[in-house]
Amino acid sequence: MNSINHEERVRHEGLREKIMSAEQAAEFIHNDMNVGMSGFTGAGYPKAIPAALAKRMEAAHARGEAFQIGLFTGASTAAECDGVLAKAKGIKMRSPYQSDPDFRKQVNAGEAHYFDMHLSHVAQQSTFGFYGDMHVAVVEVAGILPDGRLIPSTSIGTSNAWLHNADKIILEVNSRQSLLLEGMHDIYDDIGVPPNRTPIPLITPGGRIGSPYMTCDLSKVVGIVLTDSPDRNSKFADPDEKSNKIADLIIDFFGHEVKKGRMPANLLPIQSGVGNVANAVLAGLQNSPFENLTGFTEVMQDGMLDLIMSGKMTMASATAMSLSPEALDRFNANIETLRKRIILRPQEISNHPEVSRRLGVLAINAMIECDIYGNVNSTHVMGTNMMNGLGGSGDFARNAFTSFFVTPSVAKEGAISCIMPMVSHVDHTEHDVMVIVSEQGLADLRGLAPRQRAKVIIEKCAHPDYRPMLQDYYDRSVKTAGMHTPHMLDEALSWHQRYVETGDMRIA
Ligand code: 0RQ
Repeated sequence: MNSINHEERVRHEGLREKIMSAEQAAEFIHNDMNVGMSGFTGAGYPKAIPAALAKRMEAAHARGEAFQIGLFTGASTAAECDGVLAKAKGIKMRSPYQSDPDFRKQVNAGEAHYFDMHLSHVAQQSTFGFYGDMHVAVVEVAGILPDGRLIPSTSIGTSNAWLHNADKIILEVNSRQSLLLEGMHDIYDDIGVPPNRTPIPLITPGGRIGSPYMTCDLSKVVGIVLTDSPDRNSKFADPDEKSNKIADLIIDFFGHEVKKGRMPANLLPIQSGVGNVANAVLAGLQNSPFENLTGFTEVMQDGMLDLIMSGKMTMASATAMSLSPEALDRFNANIETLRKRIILRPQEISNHPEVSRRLGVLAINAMIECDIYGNVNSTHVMGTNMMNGLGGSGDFARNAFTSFFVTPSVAKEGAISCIMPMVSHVDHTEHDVMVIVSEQGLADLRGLAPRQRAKVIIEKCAHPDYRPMLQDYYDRSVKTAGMHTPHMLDEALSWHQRYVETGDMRIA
């Protein structure tokens, strides 16, 4: 047991008796178990138990014994969680979104299984029993109240579901997380199971429908581990020229929609995916004419925090904070005020189709490639190599007021066109994709038939180096095959073959 002041953090006397080392806690986890860990985009994941577990796994492997787990989280975690377990070759099956380089290699080498799914589905499908038993939950919290209610940390993700569904619970109480987070969360656990579901009573991004605390059956808590470690807090690159161009195009489009009377002057709640383009759009809104914005998203990045702090955005709802170290300092210094303007919810609510559809979110997500008809690949390089996963992009895109997919027009310094004749893998079909934006331009696909879409996507979004080739492909497809969605399948697929031959393809 370490010397962290546990009186302040673990205020429940009975639970204080369960304080133990990470090594002792890791003893509760055995080969072939399903383990539900907290964590969403590098925030609120367990910091100590995964390393202790990885050591046990390595020792077992050295003895020739099997020791692997099925690992479920909210979304990606960090080197201290996914990273150490992947390095120990301890993950047999993983779901959902992940971004760990070692695990990605194992998945693409066929050494580990990865089951990618919409983030809004994770908790409910576990509750329905689709993945078998959840044996152990390992959840980071900021503190424990005298009555055993839990103060969540910087993400909720699926933590509340693991606490309810797991047979045994281990809590990591992290003193590095501010205790002033208390009150920022809104845990709604009453979603129920069909056929006994009722509407989710959330009608504004800032609405509160649950409790600030997570709860669990305290008799299931087998261990408490005290930690004092920061979240991943990765730095963002400054927006580059292409990201700024994409951001400008989207912001102009917003202005056009307001002028047309299709959106109110303060827009509709903004959802933005992870990454630099998303951050650039939010940074662009800082200097835009729009006021009193709201956010209904899954990850609160630096750009959205800045909008809140400047007063441009009045309220934002998410499931995780994913900030750079500098933004985290600003967050912690202003947490008393921010607590009234940021709400962290379970991902089952932040990403829920019913709520997105009701609020009418403006969903902006990055992609790997799209095709000339508007089908989008967010996950697979060359149709075979998993990058990260689809995360919440599908939850929001299908249920958005307007769905945007953004990408630079080319990848790998121009060696690859991100606009293709046919995508090599489909995550979002043409039916869920309303607007495509590259630094070349914006293609508004609403109400367009496939042949009309091809014209606008090639003209507006493709890089000039690839435009003639795409146009040629389309023209010959119309002539040769015709039909509603003209394609020459052999040629469409051979576009991908070209890049394999260049040897320039990252198989990450
Ligand atoms: O490779 O790192 O080797 O340079 O893919 O691409 O352009 O840096 O963009 O970091 O925003 O990631 C779609 C992967 C984009 C991400 C994706 C290569 C490119 C680079 C990264 P390098 P960029 P980003 C919110 C919602 C899916 C889930 C989602 C993602 C690397 O946004 O995972 O949206 N999204 N969830 O060179 C080959 C192409 C390529 C390509 C890009 N056409 N072919 N390589 N790259 N296009 C998150 C959650 O829900 C949690």
